[in-house]
Amino acid sequence: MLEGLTGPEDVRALPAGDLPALAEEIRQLLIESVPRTGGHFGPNLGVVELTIALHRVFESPRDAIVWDTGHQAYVHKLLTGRRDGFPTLRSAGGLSGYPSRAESTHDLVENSHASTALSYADGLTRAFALRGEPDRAVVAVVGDGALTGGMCWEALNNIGGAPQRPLVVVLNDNGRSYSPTVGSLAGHLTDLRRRGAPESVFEQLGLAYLGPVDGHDIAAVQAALQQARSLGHAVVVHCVTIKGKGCPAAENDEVDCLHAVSPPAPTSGRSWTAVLGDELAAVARERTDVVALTAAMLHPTGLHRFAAEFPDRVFDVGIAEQHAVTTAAGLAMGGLHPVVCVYATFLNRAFDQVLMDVALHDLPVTFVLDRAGVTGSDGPSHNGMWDLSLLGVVPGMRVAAPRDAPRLRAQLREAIAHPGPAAVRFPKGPVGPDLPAIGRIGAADVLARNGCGGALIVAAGACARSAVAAAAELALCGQDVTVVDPGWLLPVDPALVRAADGYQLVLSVEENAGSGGFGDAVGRALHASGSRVAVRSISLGSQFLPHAGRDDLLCAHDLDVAGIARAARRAAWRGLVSA
Ligand SMILES: Cc1ncc(C[n+]2csc(CCOP(=O)(O)OP(=O)(O)O)c2C)c(N)n1
Repeated sequence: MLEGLTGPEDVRALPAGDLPALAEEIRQLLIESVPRTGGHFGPNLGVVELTIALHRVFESPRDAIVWDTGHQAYVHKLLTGRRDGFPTLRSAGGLSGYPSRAESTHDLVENSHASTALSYADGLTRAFALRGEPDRAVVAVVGDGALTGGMCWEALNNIGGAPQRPLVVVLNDNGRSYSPTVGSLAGHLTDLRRRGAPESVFEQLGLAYLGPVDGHDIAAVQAALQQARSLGHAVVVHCVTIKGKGCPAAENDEVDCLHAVSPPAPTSGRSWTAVLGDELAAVARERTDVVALTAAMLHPTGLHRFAAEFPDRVFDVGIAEQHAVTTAAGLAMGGLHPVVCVYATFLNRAFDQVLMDVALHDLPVTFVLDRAGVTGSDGPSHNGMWDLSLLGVVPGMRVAAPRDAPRLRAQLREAIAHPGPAAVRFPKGPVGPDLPAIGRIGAADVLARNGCGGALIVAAGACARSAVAAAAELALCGQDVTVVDPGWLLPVDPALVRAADGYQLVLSVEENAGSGGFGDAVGRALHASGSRVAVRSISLGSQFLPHAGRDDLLCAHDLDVAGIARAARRAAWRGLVSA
């Protein structure tokens, strides 16, 4: 049946009696296809019926549908003419794993950072009214997890303050973020589900409330949405769903209902995350003042190891990075040493809190930035490529990047021992074998040396591995090249700057945007010292990266062995460094 659907108008034309079979077909397709391509599994299985009902009641794209976070939009893709591309999901040139404006006029928001849909919807309804199209409905589909984010409540405050407009919030309540959703909001939603609350918080804020509705009953959801649309008033439709619905392995998965699955891959060893998680638990055993925070990502950040031993010392604050950072500031003021564990991309959210609430007070807070650098298949918004640029402007902030597991363990301990703010950033994936030092320059480890005074490759964190391999290639052609790993990237070590002045070329290598990254910091430090050494940097540049495999993106930005060797050779051709 799906094959014959070219768009939502075909979904609307189907007889109601065909819809359960359509739902079944979509669910089977998800179960067969997503484990192969990798992607968000549990969340999409949970919204099959809800998405069918949405496209029956609302006329996308005239009515605007905004998916909060966007990880649950696969069914929407299938119903808006993209079934044929589905096997290419998340691969280079294939379908994006999130809504994508380039893919379809039915996709509006592609940012993947949670809790924004209600604000987009607030803006869209105001725009439609001012442009003389007040009957265009706007639907924001938001999970109970995303609803724990502060932006949702800023939006509800505004929506409830001006509720006479066709704005429909579809609350997809499955009781889960990755883990069960936390806090008093989760408690309130449970009360509403059991019909145990006299009034919903949404009504108290000025919106209408419909539900709870069984989110797997297409007719019931459709009826509720129809009613919501006809109100012409801001309304929350509370749909109760089961994350992973229809796949017992997902429904029963305690960790996260198979939130995301990866395609089968050759076993590649321990991840950076696992090394971090074990070491942090070890530190916690030694220091009772160490506590940890996660923004709804206990397992993905490896914190479950710490939490299993010391449940009172790990705080899941919901999808609330800003709150997490300022809570950490409070914990530090209260005499503890908090460790904030987030994916690097989500630290963007909390820049002001890092700057003003932590750094201005010079508080001892450690930031652990997982997935720093290219993440790849999750697309532009998931790459951790801005943290060095953001943290580089924060006075007093120190940032480390480990090249291997021993360095990660050591830097975590150094960060926690530091009396002010510090961050440790590391990429996605396996940590790889240890990479020993053969010498020192200042605080930096020398990892390879062929000659002296030619090219100095300063490799940040995990880039060191490719830099060492590139140096081996260059050495074969007789090029004078030294590779160092500074360990702590920011502030730039003055001893490294002095030593760098003795080379003909400094080539920095980092997985961060070019602007304001490590290379910029090295260049500025050299310039300030009066050095005239030539400086080049290899980075991720300053554009948003398309979704693709991590290795392919690294290669495209010269961050692989061949790319680093090429950059050094190019410098030699240009006479910057003697060959
Ligand atoms: C700002 C931000 N922090 C963290 C995440 C990581 N994240 C992706 S999905 C998710 C859970 C979402 O839960 P919910 O909104 O209830 O949707 P569900 O997957 O349960 O359908 C989290 C924490 C994110 N996308 N954005």
